Amino acid sequence: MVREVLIYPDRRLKLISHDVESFDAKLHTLLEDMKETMYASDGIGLAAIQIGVAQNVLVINLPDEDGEQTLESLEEIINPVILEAHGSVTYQEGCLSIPSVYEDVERKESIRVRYFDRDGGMIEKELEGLMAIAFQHELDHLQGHLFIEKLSYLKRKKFEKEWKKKIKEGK
Ligand code: Y12
Ligand code: CO
Repeated sequence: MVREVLIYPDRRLKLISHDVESFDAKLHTLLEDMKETMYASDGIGLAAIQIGVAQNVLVINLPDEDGEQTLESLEEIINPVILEAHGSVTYQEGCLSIPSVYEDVERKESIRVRYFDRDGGMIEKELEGLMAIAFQHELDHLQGHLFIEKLSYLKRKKFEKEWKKKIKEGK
């Protein structure tokens, strides 16, 4: 089922998410809903809190070189943690909870991560490139953080002014 994506400044986006304890049918339904919602919104990543569920669950599906989001590159990520991080990289990020806004954000260039799959199997891997960026963006959501919090003071002020105007005009 496609669920409603929470839009900034919805206060639920500030909630801290909690670890999944049961890798059961309820979790599988949540993952299916998250994937449907992400595809319906033309997204490449979504955290559960973006549909109002404060659990440490992410889905990421980066497009391949033909721009297709295939099943092979779909990642279901439960209870993620970053074990190590190296380097830095800047990328223009966007977020389904702040549509039409794209800003440069600095992230770690490569990360070693641990998470669980839908059946509770533990996965450890090294990520780099766009996957490392998407993972860090989504992990921030689980701590109640959005990429706009990483902007400079002046850029954030400009964003807030434009966003308020956009909401007022009902866009
Ligand atoms: C690199 C940086 C950030 C991420 C996080 C995942 N971000 C997204 O999936 C953003 C998708 C997005 C899609 C939009 O399109 C629609 O809503 C139809 C959008 O809105 C507009 O452009 C109007 C904004 C963001 C992953 C990798
Ligand atoms: Co986001």
